[in-house]
Amino acid sequence: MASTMLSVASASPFASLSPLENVKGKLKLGSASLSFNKAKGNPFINAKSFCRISMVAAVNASRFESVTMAPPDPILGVSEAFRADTHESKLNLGVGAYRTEELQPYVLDVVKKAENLMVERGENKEYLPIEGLAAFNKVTAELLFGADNPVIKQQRVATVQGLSGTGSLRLAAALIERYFPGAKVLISSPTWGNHKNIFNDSRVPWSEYRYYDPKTVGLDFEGMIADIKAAPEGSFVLLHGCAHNPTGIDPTPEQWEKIANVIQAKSHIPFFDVAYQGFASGSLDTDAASVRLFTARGMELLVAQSYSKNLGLYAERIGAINVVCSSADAAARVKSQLKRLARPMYSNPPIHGARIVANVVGDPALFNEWKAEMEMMAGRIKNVRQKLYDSLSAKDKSGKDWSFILKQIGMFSFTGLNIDQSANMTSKWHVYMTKDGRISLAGLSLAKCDYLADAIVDSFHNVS
Ligand code: PLA
Repeated sequence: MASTMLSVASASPFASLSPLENVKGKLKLGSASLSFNKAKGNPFINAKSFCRISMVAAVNASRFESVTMAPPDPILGVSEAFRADTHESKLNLGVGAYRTEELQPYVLDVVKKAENLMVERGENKEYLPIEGLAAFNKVTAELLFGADNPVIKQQRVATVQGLSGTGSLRLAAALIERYFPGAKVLISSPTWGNHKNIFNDSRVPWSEYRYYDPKTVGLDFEGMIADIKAAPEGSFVLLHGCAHNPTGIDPTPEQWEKIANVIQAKSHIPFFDVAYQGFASGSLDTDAASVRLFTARGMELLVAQSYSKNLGLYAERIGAINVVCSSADAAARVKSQLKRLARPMYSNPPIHGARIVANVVGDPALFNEWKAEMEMMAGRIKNVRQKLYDSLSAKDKSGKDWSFILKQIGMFSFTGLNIDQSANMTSKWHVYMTKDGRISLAGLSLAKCDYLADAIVDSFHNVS
């Protein structure tokens, strides 16, 4: 028995013993089904290894004793806490997910139509190629850069379908880690919290550049430029293409030009995160202007895209990573390496969301309907933003100027509430939000603006 254990364990400590298989093995103890036992390829799943599992279970409480409890995610953990609250006035302004005026999730009409098309056509569920659905990759790059962009005509863009924005960023981070060892990624302070996780897990060093100025509740443009200038040449500069998360503050077109100047002068590589194209202004083209400006200068750059927000495809995990290269040849090589990185991570991406995007963008009628629905969603958020400002101005007698809320764009408002004030919003008012003072206006209705304003005024003035 002991010698069997040794030989199994020494063959490969991990290849044959993933945690999942271990759990499966335990679950099947005593009731091993035929198909389970038939799994010849796995040396661990046989009668002998069952003996081993039962011994381990008997001798040792858990092999995972040293695994500590991870903290809840700062954004997605807020939704978990919200679900556990039974108060009738509770409000989830944590995660950036669009809700109707009735605060219900919204599936776009164009998405339903695109799904019906898929059923009518009887499309299959075969594996996609590693790089994803060709029709999706084509339209996603065209949406981003514009179909007439020379980089597309010259085949200088390596586009690979990713697991939404997050998965696309992660793939790009893996590319950086492999081909630019030691290169640093500059990220804005503050930024979307998961950016740091992504680069940490990819073992890519990062540092922050100044972005938000609490005094002006605006962009610290001088600080941003100075920090990008001071970074080692050839760094990657992560930029939010539009609707900066969490601040809702974007550079002006003139400022984007100056940012491009510095990045070019320092031979840095721009790395755009575009998670809100069309959702910020209501126009796909306006929201892609920053990326197109850099591209028009002939720079090589990376862009991660997401369809979670603009098509409401949150759970479909559909997005892409685009790498603009200086030649078609370089793009082909980069694409081959992105595929090589993707294969052992998740093999190939899911098809459902890719088909939805391809169907919507590929059909002129559906495409126009999508633009109208996107304008409707962006418009509802703008209305709520205005109403919240009106409510705050009416209720706050201190003379505080809340007009900064109107200057922010996108689905969030960065309220300026500190961590204790934000905690009060939740504990006293059942308003769920992230600790950095960010609220998702996409989760707010006109009807709830007065209630929210009461909560904000109380938290701001009565909690220090
Ligand atoms: N990049 C930015 C700037 C984001 O805000 C988000 C989502 C993503 C990428 C990734 O989204 P995706 O993987 O679904 O495409 N940020 C959300 C959700 C909306 C989240 O944290 O996951 C947020 O509440 O900040």
